[in-house]
Amino acid sequence: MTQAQLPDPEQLAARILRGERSAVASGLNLLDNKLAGARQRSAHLLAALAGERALNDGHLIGVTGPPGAGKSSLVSAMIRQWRLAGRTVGVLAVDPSSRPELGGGALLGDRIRIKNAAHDEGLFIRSLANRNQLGGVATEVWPMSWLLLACFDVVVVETVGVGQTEIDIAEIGDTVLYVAQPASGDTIQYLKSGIIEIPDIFAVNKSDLGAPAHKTASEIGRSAPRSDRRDGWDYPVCLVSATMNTGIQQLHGHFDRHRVFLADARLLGKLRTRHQSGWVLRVLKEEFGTFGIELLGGYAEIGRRLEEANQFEECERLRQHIISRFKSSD
Ligand SMILES: Nc1nc2c(ncn2[C@@H]2O[C@H](COP(=O)(O)OP(=O)(O)OP(=O)(O)O)[C@@H](O)[C@H]2O)c(=O)[nH]1
Ligand SMILES: [Mg+2]
Repeated sequence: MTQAQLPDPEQLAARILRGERSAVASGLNLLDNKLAGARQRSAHLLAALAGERALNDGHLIGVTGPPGAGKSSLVSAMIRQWRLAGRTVGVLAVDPSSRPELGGGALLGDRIRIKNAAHDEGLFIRSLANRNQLGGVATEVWPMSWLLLACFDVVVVETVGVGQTEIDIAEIGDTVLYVAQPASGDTIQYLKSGIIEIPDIFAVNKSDLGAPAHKTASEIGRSAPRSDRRDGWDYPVCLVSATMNTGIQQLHGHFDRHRVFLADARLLGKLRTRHQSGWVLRVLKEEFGTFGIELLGGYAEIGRRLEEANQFEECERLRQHIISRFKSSD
């Protein structure tokens, strides 16, 4: 795509805010475009979308868990329930780069798109293959989820839990759901290894399997943080079956409760601001390394500048600043 063909960010933002799906699709393509001209426009687009709503509205939910736990099936069931309740939903399915046992590629998106998305204006699904970088979630997934947040009531980002991905997803979502597999020793090991601090809600899927699911739920319940340990949230563990469509309403109850909890504790805006600054630092570090960060006066100085300006535009200014310094020292 040449510079002239890139969409005008102001116009695109207005259309996205009206919920036009074709605009959402071109917005995501723009954010995915690494050419210099596109990056500038992406920054403008994000800035134009980042009103009050970006900090206070909607619900951004990260879904993670081991391969095959049924995350995609569960997301499908969650979507059905939300749509029945009249809530609009945007989904980013971040599929792992190589899953030879499954033929790789964009599984979830295809599966639910076929069933639901084609004729539903209130549902948007984008599958992102190969976006788990070095075990973490690729940087472009962050702004993509913020774009969706500008026009959908609920935004879900699904990632397969493989170490760093859980940490990354916790830096994207307002609420993190961990989907566990019944009778999976991995999950308990994982929980005991300290990453337990990350999910806000646990769902043991495949409850239709009976006893193993119940056993796993009580084991997780025993390992989950106690509400008196952290900020008054109770870390619920629920039993669900994506295929039998049971437990979904309770799960949604927990999502809503967590959303209210964040708002009441005045944590939501703070969380999102922190996630955005974290993203800016990550973008700069990835592109220019620690040298670039130092060139800008270090993390603390960048953090200070981000507090005072629109983060997306400031990010682009900081990038340009580093690039010009590199050029002038050639
Ligand atoms: N019995 C039972 N099987 C389920 C349930 N939910 C999902 N499955 C099955 O579990 C398998 C994996 O489901 P997916 O939804 O693809 O799981 P996933 O966690 O998204 O998998 P990856 O994205 O590949 O990590 C499929 O064969 C599903 O049919 C459930 O509630 N009960
Ligand atoms: Mg999946």
